[in-house]
Amino acid sequence: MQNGRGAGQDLTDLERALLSTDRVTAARILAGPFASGVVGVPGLDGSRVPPIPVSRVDNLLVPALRSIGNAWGAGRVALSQVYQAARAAEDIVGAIEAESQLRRHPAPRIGLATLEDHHSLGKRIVSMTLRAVGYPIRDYGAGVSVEALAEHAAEDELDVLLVSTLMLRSCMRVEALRKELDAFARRPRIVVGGAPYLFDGGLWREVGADAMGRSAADSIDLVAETPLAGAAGGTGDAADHAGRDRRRLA
Ligand code: B12
Repeated sequence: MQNGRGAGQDLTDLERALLSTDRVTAARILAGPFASGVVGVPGLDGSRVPPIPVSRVDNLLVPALRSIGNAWGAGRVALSQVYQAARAAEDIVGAIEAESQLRRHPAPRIGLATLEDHHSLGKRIVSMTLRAVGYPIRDYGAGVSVEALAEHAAEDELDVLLVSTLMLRSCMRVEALRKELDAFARRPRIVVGGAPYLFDGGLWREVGADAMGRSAADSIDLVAETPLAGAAGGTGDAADHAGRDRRRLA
């Protein structure tokens, strides 16, 4: 229970606020018990966004968008409404994307992209979550081709490449990405996430990924497990921190 309201009620209210593109109400619901005073979303009414715990983004905003997607699948809402709701969600995520003051040393070299797909929200939430716990991220954007992503990975000598895909066709492109990366002397670890992998639990292995994350919070542990090139004790330390990081985000 939050503020005497059930989580189910929060979810229903959030869906309603997103569908009516009421960003202020949506931000207030997401802020939950931490909301105080006048709540606004910067860039829309000049006021500040309430402090929204990153865990509420994973646990409330993501299910709300999925539920809106199901309503679309069932013909209860139009694609234009899904689009408007996603735009509202993006504005809120953009407003809370502030850089953390934490800096991790040593940290793996982390790259992130949405592969041949323009469903960019999941990537932004993963990026926001990792930045919030002090990991620097190279974000290559959305709709990135296999070839471009492989080039970035080579240039930046990545330790881990986080790949988000929401469409089945895009998620199958990870196979081609893996082939490109296999040509490297030392390829980055490939960690995937997004809706298709949630529907089919074995798909990440089939496409040649090294690991799969079910949520943005999972990315913390997955990054922490990544061996660092030449950094003594890096993974052990990082893994020890992962549990503390999850608590910090709660
Ligand atoms: C919002 C949405 C849109 C928005 C996207 C806005 C945006 N900027 O992202 C709009 C309206 C533009 C859109 C368009 C389309 N969409 Co759409 N969309 C959705 C919807 C409803 C929600 C997706 C979403 O944003 N979820 C919220 C995010 C935050 O969740 P998430 O991405 O899953 O991310 C979380 C986890 O998965 C994880 N995660 C994600 N990535 C990664 C990566 C790593 C490394 C890790 C560790 C974790 C991780 O962490 C995140 C946070 O917890 C889904 C339905 C669904 N069930 O997913 C359909 C869906 C993805 N869309 C679909 C389709 C078909 C389309 C269109 C082709 C529709 C059309 N006819 O035009 C277009 C194509 C766009 C394109 N070219 O890419 C289908 C895909 C079907 C398929 N099998 O391929 C879906 C599944 C709907 C459906 N049931 O049919 N869409």
